[in-house]
Amino acid sequence: MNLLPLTPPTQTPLRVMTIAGSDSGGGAGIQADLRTFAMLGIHGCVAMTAVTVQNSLGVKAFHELPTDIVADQISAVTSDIGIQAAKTGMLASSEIIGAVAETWRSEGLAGQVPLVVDPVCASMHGDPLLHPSALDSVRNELFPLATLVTPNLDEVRLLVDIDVVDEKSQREAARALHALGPQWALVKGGHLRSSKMSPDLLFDGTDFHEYEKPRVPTPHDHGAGDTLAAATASALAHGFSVPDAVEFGKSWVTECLRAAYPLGAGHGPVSALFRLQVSP
Ligand code: PXL
Repeated sequence: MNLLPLTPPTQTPLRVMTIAGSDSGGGAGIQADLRTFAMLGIHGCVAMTAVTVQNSLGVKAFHELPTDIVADQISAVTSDIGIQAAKTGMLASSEIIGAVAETWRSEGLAGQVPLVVDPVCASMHGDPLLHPSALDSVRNELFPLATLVTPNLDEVRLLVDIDVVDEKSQREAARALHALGPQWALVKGGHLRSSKMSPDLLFDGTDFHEYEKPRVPTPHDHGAGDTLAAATASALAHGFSVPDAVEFGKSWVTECLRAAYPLGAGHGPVSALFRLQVSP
């Protein structure tokens, strides 16, 4: 696989910001994003939205950060360090979404810096990571600012009330998501079509692009969605087109799924560490 070139060490690397929650188990959220950024030679910046209390068995609790602290992290970084792309993950509440959207606009980032919105609603165990009352804010405030949105099938159902069961309904969902205002919508296929393949569909209002990769059979896929969005944002920071960035993100997460490892008694994380050359 042709991976992005690493930046020579003396040169300031590209910067990508994750606006997301912390996973105490280290598998998903900010921790997963920073691993992917680092493995791609990107300097990761963070606007933390919430602290989750979780392990491989699930999310026990979470604590939201005050909205001004979330907003100020974005302002502090973008006004000084500068970023070439960003992604959002767990945003927890409509108040935090409002603060992120307002800051994205007031800092002059809207339309200037690529923004990947992964509309995280729940953990893989079904534990909620977004208040249901915040879905309207995701649709009305966040999606119109997004370069790309990357919902999974559960999130598609919550956001546009479409049950994706085949190619036709996947296209219908892509149209409905795109109508909410993002430049591009990616409908991640999950277990669609067959258990052997993982088909994702990208739409920009005119053209459809299909991405199909062999499904990697593993119970250890914690953080897969975050990792796809982080790698895609990294590729956008490098100047890739959205279709090429998604292609790269999908290849990256496939490698991370192949390298996933068990952790604790539940589901282990996907691993961006496959890129390290570890001698036996
Ligand atoms: O994978 C989605 C996700 C995102 N962010 C945080 C999470 C999870 C899943 O558990 O905990 C903080």
